[in-house]
Amino acid sequence: MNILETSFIQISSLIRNSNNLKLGSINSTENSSGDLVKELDIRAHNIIIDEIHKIPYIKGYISEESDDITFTSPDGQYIIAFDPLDGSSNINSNISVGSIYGLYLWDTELNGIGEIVVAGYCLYGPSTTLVRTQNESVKMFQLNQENEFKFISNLSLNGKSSKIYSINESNYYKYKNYKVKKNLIKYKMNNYSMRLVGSMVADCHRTLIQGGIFMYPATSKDPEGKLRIAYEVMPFAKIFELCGGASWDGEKSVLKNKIDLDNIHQKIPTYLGTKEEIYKFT
Ligand code: AHM
Ligand code: MG
Repeated sequence: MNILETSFIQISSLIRNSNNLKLGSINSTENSSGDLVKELDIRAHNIIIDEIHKIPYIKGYISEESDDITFTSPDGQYIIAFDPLDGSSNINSNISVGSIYGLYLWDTELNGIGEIVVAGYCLYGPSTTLVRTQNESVKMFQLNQENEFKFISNLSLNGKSSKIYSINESNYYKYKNYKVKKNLIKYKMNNYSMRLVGSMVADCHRTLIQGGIFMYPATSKDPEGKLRIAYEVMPFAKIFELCGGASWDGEKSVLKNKIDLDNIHQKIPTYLGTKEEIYKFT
């Protein structure tokens, strides 16, 4: 399913051809997660929902920028959850941002959200890169001068063992899981490098290409972490696991969770990486 590709091309063009300071300016007050909403968050959200309204198999959508689920096609079989613009705090500084989506089966018996079947993201970096699942594989495409996504490579984490960890370590004294603090010390003793863009899409993409681990654990300020399960963590968990890596929520694989219709902006502690790195937390 070449879903949302047209939207990603439009968002990429918007980012490249607009005043970054204006796109990164605050548009309104707060969204459901308590984040300050930027101009580009809203414009990317509107571009994506215009496309979704044209897709008959999508029953409804969940967006980081909408308070509730919105139903669009009564006969659709899927719910799409998306973060239109991930890494909002980086927009005005011309630092990589992205879009993330997950496509979930609609469970007609339970009248709720079933398992995730497709996941993808677009990274608006020095080049625009699209990564999405296709059956049991993960494929990477790059936007060319003709504005078409061209296939570059399959992605796999097998055999990648870079010593890189990615976390906002300024939260060190707020981490609730003692293994996080223990492993942060171990990384330093074992000559790991720390890398953090501050846009989940960019940090996870680097982890998928180079190996290592990306984390956003629970803190005393955010007891479930900061990242939202439906449109940030579950899609990446699907991608990491299909690449031969692993996902963890502090207790189990992220994929063992369900999306709760009554709590669509639910957050979850996040650990994504190679199996080797995730197993250090299990
Ligand atoms: P956003 O979707 O509003 O941009 O928020 C999610 C972002 C992630 O991209 C990133 O990993 C995280 O927030 C950074 O948060 P912090 O500044 O607390 O490290
Ligand atoms: Mg986000």
